[in-house]
Amino acid sequence: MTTAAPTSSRALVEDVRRGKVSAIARLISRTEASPDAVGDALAEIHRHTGRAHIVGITGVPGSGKSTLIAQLCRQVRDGGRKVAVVAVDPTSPFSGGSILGDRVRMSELNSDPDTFIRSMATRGNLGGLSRATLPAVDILDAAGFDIVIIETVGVGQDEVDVVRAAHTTVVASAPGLGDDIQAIKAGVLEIADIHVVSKCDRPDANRTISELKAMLTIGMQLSSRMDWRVPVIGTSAVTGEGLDQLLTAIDDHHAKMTETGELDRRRLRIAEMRVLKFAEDMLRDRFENDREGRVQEIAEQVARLELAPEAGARRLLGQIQKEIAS
Ligand SMILES: Nc1nc2c(ncn2[C@@H]2O[C@H](COP(=O)(O)OP(=O)(O)O)[C@@H](O)[C@H]2O)c(=O)[nH]1
Ligand SMILES: [Mg+2]
Repeated sequence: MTTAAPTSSRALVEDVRRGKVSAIARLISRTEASPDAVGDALAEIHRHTGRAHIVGITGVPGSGKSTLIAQLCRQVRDGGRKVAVVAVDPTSPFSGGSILGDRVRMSELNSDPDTFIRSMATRGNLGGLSRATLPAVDILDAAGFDIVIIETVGVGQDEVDVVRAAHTTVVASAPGLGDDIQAIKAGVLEIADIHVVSKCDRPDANRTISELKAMLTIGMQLSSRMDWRVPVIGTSAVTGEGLDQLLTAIDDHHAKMTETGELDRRRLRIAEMRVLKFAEDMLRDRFENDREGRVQEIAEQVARLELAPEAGARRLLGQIQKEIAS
């Protein structure tokens, strides 16, 4: 009887690994509701990750990310690979919003078991990445999706977070958003492995492309440690221009990273970031749920000048160390 929960969680993990869509959706929902409650399942899932190519696509709202991703999904599927999307973008969710009046074909994607698209709330930390985002990416990786795309809105810290969580980062810009090159403003030029200028069916797109290229030749064109020229690819969801090129660039970048050992370095960096984030979250949770009032008690001693703040912190950490380690 007491084994009911672990068994069902194990069964769920097995179904996820078989690529069963309902199981994937359920485990992601449970993770969103409470990551702690599915900790064992997520740990098991994590052991089975490492195959997928994780691609982050970031850019300001309206830069055409969701539209581009929908088309990229079709492109990947046409090549026979499985693709999943985790969209952390409250401004233009995949479900509900019309993407270029393209809802019929969008629902075609939604009914394909080898395409999985999920919008997530931005609550939680990790910048704009919710606490459930990376576990969701793990789930999709373990489920056998070849490419897992993370869409994030490019404002502030988000770009940095997405680049830290993805193997390959695509930065999307678009003409006519009021700023010639939004990427500069958002400070994302440096983090792009691939630049996309969407809406190339518009006459003003050429200017955006050439300005972006000019910026890149000033010295940001080579990513560190490997010989990779950051391409600037014009795409159009209207004409389909550039999509082939984009998928080729994504695949080439993956091949180059594999060849040079950069993929392993990035994996290590992602692991490091995730461990640190977890540690921070755990500590923050402890402090916020400080039922025994330890923080309060120590703070009072510090306020009475009996204890220095640093010594107070040490005492607090010492007290909770044992509980957390268990
Ligand atoms: N003309 C044109 N419009 C596009 C293109 N791609 C996206 N759009 C439009 O740009 C707007 C923002 O697109 P969306 O994909 O939601 O951008 P996101 O906020 O970056 O995800 C929508 O109204 C799209 O219909 C394109 O290639 N050409
Ligand atoms: Mg979007």
